[in-house]
Amino acid sequence: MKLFKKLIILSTFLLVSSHGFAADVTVEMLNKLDNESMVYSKKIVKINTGDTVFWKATDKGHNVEFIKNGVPEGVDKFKSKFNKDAEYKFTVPGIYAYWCTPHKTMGMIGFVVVGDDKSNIEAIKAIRFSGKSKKIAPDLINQL
Ligand SMILES: [Cu+2]
Repeated sequence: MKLFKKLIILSTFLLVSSHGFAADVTVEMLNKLDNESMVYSKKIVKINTGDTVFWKATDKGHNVEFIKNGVPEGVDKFKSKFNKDAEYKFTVPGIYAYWCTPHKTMGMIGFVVVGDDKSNIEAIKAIRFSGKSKKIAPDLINQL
């Protein structure tokens, strides 16, 4: 019985402590998904403040770059390296818009809504997307 109690305490501790390091959501960076090419596996992610998103470099040649004026005020710019997994902990609530630097006109864009805060939606709507991204952005923004 004593051992059982210890195990319970130990496993609870492991669950709690591992949470801080694990990604809460994983998004894959892909060359192809169904009939789309150059795409994030999830275009919209909704998370709690303090959660972490992990972008997996499943296919090569992609990255994650926060779009200028497409993040809440006070958030530093973020641009991950090509071909590498990326990770970001979202500590400031609001909407974050990002794209893949080489494929930003090919529809490789994504959004993260943190803490259900959409107070910067007008700034998000004002982002100038081009090419295929311009076509798909309004529908995605409507779903935020
Ligand atoms: Cu890309």
